Amino acid sequence: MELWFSEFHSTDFKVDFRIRKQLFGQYSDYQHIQVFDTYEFGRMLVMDNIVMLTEKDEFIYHEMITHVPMAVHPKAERALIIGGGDGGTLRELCRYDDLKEIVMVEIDSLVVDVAKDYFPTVATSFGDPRVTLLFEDGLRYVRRCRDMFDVIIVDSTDPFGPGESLFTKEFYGNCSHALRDGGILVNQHEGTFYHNDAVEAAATYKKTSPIFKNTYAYQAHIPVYPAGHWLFGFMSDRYHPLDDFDPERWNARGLKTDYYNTELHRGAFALPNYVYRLLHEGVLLDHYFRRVVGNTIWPPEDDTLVSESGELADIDFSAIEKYGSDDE
Ligand code: AG3
Repeated sequence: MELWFSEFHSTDFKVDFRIRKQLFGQYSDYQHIQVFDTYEFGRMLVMDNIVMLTEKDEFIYHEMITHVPMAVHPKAERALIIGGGDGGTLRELCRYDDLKEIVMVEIDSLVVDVAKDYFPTVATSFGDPRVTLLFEDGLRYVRRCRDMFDVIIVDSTDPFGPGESLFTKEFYGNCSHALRDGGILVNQHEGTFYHNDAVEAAATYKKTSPIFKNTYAYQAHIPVYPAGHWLFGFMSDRYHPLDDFDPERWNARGLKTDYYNTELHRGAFALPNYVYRLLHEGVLLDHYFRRVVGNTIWPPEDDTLVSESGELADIDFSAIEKYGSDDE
């Protein structure tokens, strides 16, 4: 009998992974955690039916969420990871000798246990003497921090369940206080192609851009995430991700990577037009990609017709702002 795991990327589109066997499945206090042995991707971590990582492609996500801020900050000594219980972001951060302290705040201790038991190539660095691991809600933790970190990396789930509070304005505001002068915040910023992810990506940009002087999204190709394309957010009051980026300084470190390089660092900030429109104007691709409906093409090319009918209405940000509300 063939076993398959499906993830729905929208109500009408899913991907299927052929599974050799299920290795783990348990409800923690926060979420349903599963580990599968897949044919194509090696072991795969799934939380609440959403793929978090696979052994085959996790390097892309973890390198991009870590090396981009670390290559821009000229002298990061203290770093904070919010979430990231699988240890992949921690593994990449621990490669920087000049980091003196790394705090990781993960709400769910079972994620760390599962990573240690099933993902030995990802959970490599929990024993590093610079690491302090706290099992606590990330929002509560950053509320107490002032001027503490040079780099904060928010390696969260999607904005549902335990990750929801990590997508609120209150959380980002607290992160900005938790950063030292010249600090950089990077978060996982959702996808832009399917409707629900795109709404979240636009809402995240809308919430973070008023808080930081520099707010930029950058992209990576991540095969198992929806549309194989994912965004990260770069935020800093001082540093610009390209103008303050010194490729020679990073290359001199001699870190071996499989995805990130200094050319790609530059390229990652060049966004497709539809992504730019989504983030800056709040317009969803779903609202304007032209398709045949019955025997006409919709939406009509005539913009005025569309705006009069209101059918091309932009995202209703008032609704989005309520979503993932800032009160606990
Ligand atoms: N963090 C989750 C990214 C979101 C994936 N979303 C999806 N597949 N719909 C990944 C954690 C890796 N450390």
